[in-house]
Amino acid sequence: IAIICGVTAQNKLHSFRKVVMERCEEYLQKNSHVTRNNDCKIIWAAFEQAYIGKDSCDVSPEAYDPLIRSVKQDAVCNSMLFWSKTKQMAHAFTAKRNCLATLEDTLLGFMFDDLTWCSKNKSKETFTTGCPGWSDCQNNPVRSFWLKASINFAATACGNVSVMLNGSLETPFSNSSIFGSVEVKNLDPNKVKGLTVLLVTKDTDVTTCRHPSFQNLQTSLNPNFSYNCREVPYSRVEGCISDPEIPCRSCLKER
Ligand code: DVN
Repeated sequence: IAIICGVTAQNKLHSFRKVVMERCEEYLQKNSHVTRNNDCKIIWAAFEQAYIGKDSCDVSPEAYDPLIRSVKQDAVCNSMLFWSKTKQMAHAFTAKRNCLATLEDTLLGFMFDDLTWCSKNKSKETFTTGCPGWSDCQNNPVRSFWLKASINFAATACGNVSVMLNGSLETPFSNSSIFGSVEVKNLDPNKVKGLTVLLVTKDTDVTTCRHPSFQNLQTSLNPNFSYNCREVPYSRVEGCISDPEIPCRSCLKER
C-alpha cells in the first residue's frame, strides 16, 4: 500500500508540475515579447522552494520573493485592470480585448490561476488536495502567493489604472478585499497617474458611483492620483465580450 500511495503522490506531483509547466510554455508561445529572459524550469524551481517542506500554514508571502524575481515581464502602462467580485467578467473581457489586462493575464498569474497546492513539514512533495482553504489559516501557500503576486502587480503598475467593480453588490468597494487592502496601497505615486473605477451595473441595480464606500476608496488613494468613477452597463460589457469588433473605448464608456 505504501508503494501504491507513493506512486499516486508522485503522479499527482507530476500532473501538477505538468499543468504549471504547460501553462508557462503556452503563455511564452503566445506572447513572444515575454519569451526572452523567461525559463519555465527556473520559474518552477523558484516557485517550489517557497512552500516545499513547510507546514501548509507556515508559508509567508515573502517566501515567494525569489519566484517574483524569476519572472521577467514589464508592466504595460495604462492597461492594468484590477478587479474585486468581478473575476469572471473581468477575465472574459480581457480575454477578448488587449486594451486591459489583469494579473491573471500576466505570466505569473496565468500559471497559477485557479490552482491549489501545498506541502508538509519535512516533505518533498506537492499536494493538490487536503490543503488549507483560503481563510483556514493566514499563511497558507495559495493565499500567500496571491498576496505577493497582487503586491507585485500593483507595485509595478504605471499610468492610469482601472478597477472593475460589481454594481450589483450593496457595497461595491471593500477595504478588506485584496484590491482594497493590498493593491490600492501598493500603487507607486511615482508611476501611477490615476485610478478609474468601472462600476458594472445592471438596469435594476441601485448602487452608483455616489456610494459611500467610494469615499473610503478615495481616502485610501494617494492624494496625487486622479480619481474617476464610471457606471458601465453590464449589457454593454456582455455585448463587448461576445463581439470583439466593438472598440474598447465604447465598451467602457459611461452609461
Ligand atoms: O485585482 C484583483 C487581482 O489582481 C487579485 O490578485 O486580487 C484582486 C482581487 O481580489 P479581491 O479584491 O479580494 O476580490 P474578490 O473577488 O473578493 O476575491 C478574489 C479571489 O480571491 C476569489 O475569487 C478567491 O479566489 P478563488 O477561490 O476564486 O481562486 C480569492 N479569495 C479572496 N478572499 C477569499 C477568497 N477565497 C476564499 N475565501 C475568501 N475569503
